[in-house]
Amino acid sequence: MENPTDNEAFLKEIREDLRNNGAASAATKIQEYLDQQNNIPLNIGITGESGSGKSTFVNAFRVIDNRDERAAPTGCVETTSQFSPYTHPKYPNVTLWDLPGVGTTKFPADKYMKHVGFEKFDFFIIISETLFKENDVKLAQEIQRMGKKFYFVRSKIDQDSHNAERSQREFNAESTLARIRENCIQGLQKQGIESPQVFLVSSFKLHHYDFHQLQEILERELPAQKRNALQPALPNINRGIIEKKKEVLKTTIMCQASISALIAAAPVLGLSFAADLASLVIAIKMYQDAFGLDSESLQNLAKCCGAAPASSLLLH
Ligand SMILES: Nc1nc2c(ncn2[C@@H]2O[C@H](COP(=O)(O)OP(=O)(O)O)[C@@H](O)[C@H]2O)c(=O)[nH]1
Ligand SMILES: [Mg+2]
Repeated sequence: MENPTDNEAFLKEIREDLRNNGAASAATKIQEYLDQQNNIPLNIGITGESGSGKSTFVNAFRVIDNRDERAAPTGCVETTSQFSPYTHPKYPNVTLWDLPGVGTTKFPADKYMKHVGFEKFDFFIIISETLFKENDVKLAQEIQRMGKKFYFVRSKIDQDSHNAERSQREFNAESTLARIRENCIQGLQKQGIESPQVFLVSSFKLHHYDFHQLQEILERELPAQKRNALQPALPNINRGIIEKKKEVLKTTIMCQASISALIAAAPVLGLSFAADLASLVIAIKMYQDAFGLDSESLQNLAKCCGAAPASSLLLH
């Protein structure tokens, strides 16, 4: 249910079902819609040279600390051409793939794409801790040729910011970041990428720098169903994301309420109460997951961001 037209079409379908087949059938249809929404696969390919920060990014995106047992191993040199899927701890339909760099596999970019099975990926993130190199560019061009999207992430930006602050007499954070961004963009343009999108990210401080802009672009450029899959899984790093999640959940609440009303209309004693109780439990778990309100998620967010923005936002 993406735009008013989708919404209207869905409501029309439910109304017809209600008229022709009764309340129980309409309730089943709405439940099927909700289940389907929760099962749309989203596969994100994270690639870049060894040591660029891929595994740390995979962990940060899932709000999992590098020391967590579910974390992708970090800080070790890649010696194999293995690529590993890491599912989101709360949304198993969302998978981040920690891919080896093109240079590590020794495959040319086109063979590399076949090797990783590019068809399954919804988009790629190409990470570099310095300027983007020839391999990054060749891969981006190949991704484009295959009709897929890619985004450049310039990683470890907290280090650059910290170093600049210590070495520049008149340090200005904004202009330092703008200069790094511009250097990356110009470097990519010189190598033949027309309008590169470069985001400065620190996986240790996702709530700073450009991660939020990256999220916004992804939401804008993904097809509707894939956006629905990504949205709840986004880390709760600022008020904007939390507000958007709230909007999406409103639709779900409407669906759940309709199911409840339709079941109440079915003439089975006690069914309505039991169904309401079950859906209430499921709904509360869903809100906890989406807003990261269970204590483990809050702790992880605090570790990953060095603070607890979600809980502090909720207190205001
Ligand atoms: N300061 C800082 N260090 C990072 C960041 N991302 C990764 N690192 C460090 O860079 C090293 C390599 O990271 P890793 O994720 O293993 O890179 P990979 O080989 O591309 O998977 C590790 O020691 C990480 O702790 C970041 O955003 N900021
Ligand atoms: Mg790694």
